[in-house]
Amino acid sequence: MMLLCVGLVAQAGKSGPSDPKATPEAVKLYQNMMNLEHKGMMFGHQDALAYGTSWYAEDDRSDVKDVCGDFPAVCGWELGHLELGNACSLDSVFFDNIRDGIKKAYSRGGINTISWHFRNPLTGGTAWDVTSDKTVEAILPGGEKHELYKQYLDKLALFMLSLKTDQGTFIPVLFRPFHEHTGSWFWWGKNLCTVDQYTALWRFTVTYLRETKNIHHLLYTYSTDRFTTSEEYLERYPGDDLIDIVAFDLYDRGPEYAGVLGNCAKLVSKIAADKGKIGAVSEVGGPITSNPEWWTNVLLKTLRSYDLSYVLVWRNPFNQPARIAFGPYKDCPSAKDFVKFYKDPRTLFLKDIQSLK
Ligand code: BMA
Repeated sequence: MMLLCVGLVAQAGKSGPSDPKATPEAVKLYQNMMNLEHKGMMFGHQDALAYGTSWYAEDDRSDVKDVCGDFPAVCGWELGHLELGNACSLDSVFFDNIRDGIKKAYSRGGINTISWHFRNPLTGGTAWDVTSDKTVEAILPGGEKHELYKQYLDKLALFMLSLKTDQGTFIPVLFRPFHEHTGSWFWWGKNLCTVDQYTALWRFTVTYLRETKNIHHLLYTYSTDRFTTSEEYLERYPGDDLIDIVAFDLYDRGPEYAGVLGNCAKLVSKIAADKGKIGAVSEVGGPITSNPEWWTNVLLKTLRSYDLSYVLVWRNPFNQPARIAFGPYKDCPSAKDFVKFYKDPRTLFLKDIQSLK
């Protein structure tokens, strides 16, 4: 009997998002992601539809599509500078175009994930301004910048509430704030706030968006940088009632990469399964110009055996040399290998998820 109860509790956790008031579309997204996790790993690309190495804001274009003929299953978007009331993101994408892109990707059956490198509300510096270890404390309730933080969240909320289909239903999206917090390069990083402050920041933020702003079409992603144990991974985990996706970011910066990636993937897929959450690799990037088989030989080879929902590669800036792109692009040295990666039954792109759903 005891065993049966435990089983039922685990099942209940598995069936839906952490938000009890999640919209039907958010519930469906969660369930689709859960189901797809066992069929393969979706491929994602940051700013996939916004620009590529040699183009900016062209209709129906994507560097990934230029190489393999299909769109990524997951499109990443970035909202940094929305909090300032600007028209354009810190990566020079108009928020109106981001909204349109999200709508387009969703109408095609794709998934959207949103990151937010928002500015330091205490110092006025960038997300990378780590000159003060008082920022998180300052924006929590009672802190000197709490009202300013709420104004940032009000702008974020307006944007989230503007994500609607033509029929007027909210488009469900993944939201991944306060990422890479196991490192200390963002003002919300490990050495810049205590465990309690970090988890309180999550709790305040999600509760404000859900209860004050009545937003229920978001799935929340907790995403660390590299880690070595589950304890380390979960040290700043804010709670099962706030988080839907457990993920991590990891860039290839040397020969130890495959080993570290494999260990993180193994641990995260186990944590996800134990918790009844979705597991993912929320950011990667590798030497795709100097290692022409990076896609199959490093990335896929390492991740192949784990049940992970998606792996997303970071952006292909349009205003910088192509060699710093993390996604494939036409004629890049690893383009042929990317097509192999694309054709592998284990990877899922837009057409795959359209037909599997
Ligand atoms: C970083 C870099 C920056 C960018 C930021 C937010 O990793 O790509 O150029 O501004 O992400 O997208």
